[in-house]
Amino acid sequence: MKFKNLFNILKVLPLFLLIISCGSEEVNDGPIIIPVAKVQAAFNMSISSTDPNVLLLDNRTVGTGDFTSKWDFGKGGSFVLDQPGIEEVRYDTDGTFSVRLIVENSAGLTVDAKTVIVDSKSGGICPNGVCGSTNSSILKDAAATFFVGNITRSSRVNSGGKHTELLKTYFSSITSEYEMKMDRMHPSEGNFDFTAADAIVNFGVENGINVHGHALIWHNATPDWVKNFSGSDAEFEVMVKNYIVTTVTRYKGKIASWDVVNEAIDDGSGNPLRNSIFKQKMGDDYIKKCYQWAREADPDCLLFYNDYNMASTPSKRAAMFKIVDSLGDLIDGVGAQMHINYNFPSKANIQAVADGTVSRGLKLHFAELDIRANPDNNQTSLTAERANLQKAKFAEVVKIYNSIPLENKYALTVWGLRDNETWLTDFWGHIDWPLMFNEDYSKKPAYDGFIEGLQ
Ligand code: 9MR
Repeated sequence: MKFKNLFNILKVLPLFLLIISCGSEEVNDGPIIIPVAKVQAAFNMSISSTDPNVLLLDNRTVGTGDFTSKWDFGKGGSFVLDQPGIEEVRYDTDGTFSVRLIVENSAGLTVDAKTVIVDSKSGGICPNGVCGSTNSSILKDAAATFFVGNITRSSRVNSGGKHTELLKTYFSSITSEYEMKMDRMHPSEGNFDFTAADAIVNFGVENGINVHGHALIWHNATPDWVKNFSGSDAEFEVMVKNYIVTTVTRYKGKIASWDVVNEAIDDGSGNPLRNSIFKQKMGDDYIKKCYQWAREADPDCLLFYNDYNMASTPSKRAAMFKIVDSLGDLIDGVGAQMHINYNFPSKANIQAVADGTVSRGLKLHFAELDIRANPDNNQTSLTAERANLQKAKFAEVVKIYNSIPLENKYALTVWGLRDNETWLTDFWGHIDWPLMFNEDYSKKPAYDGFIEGLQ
């Protein structure tokens, strides 16, 4: 039986070998044809930084070989052949336009299309189709019973320009973004540098804008020479007293309020005092001493304690109120930084900050307001949906603030003007749009939210 099988195999083997060898033989019967692939139409669009009614169109078609690209700007009329470089197109009338790039080669045609919304009340072309505020109310006028603040820099107030114009138009209070902190004002032992701080304070005074001082003592803006202080603890204390008294005295009558101590509470469990150099050298009492010196230097200045996560973390809020209570008459108000998200913290927790402050008869500063629209980093642009949720959170925060009694009101300060300037991009390492103005200075729905909260 076995023998017969072997015989059968040997019988078909030559045929099998013939098939194999034919299959591996090269067939060369003419030129090699490589089929032409379609190219994929693609373009980027942005709004001109000099003219909010001009769209910049950048052809980013993917593919190789010969192809032609034509634009349909969505305004009627014939197609326009794409030219090298960026295409600049003006949209003067309000409406919704479909911009298309049509790309064709011998293999066929592909199209990329994007929608453009133009709304003159929002200042021109609406970025990513999200139109801004249609409200003509001016923030500082609409918020008649408290200051509406924003941050600034000496370079900005010195050079004027659109940024500063906007600040003057919409805001009634300013805070220095970083130039009124110890590392800037007291950069080395025995030396003070008030050049930048003076420019900001004088700008406020000259323009009738309230100036909030921020921040005398902050672990994060402590110069190295202070962190590595070479003298005794007693000498350290004299140095801190001299710094506070010199600074507060300098701006007496010009600055309405100071954050004397900023972010003294640790985030660790139990929210103890942060182990800053001030605590190490002067003990837990350092806070009280700083307020005492500030009070003596300018008895008319409102003194605030400023910290973050006051709404989101009830235990930290409790720790903050404990500090505040221990200061008695040395403190006038609570600065609750409002670095929050479009969906967090809850309204009840924000309200709790207001209630705790009001029940103590203190002034409330909703400080450092920015509302992240992209906390989970899952958005590549600010969608209309997210912009509206952010708007609603702005309205919620403002409403809570506006509803406190008049005597507890002071200011609501927004931490930045335009989305592209926010500190949050560097801090979190991804894009967000947490403020009320777009890069082109147009107002976002968030602006409407602020106004809405006042009603
Ligand atoms: O936004 C501020 C940034 O531009 C500065 O470089 C930084 C250091 O001075 O301070 C940032 O502002 C902080 C504020 O003073 C206190 N709360 C946290 C803010 C963001 O870090």
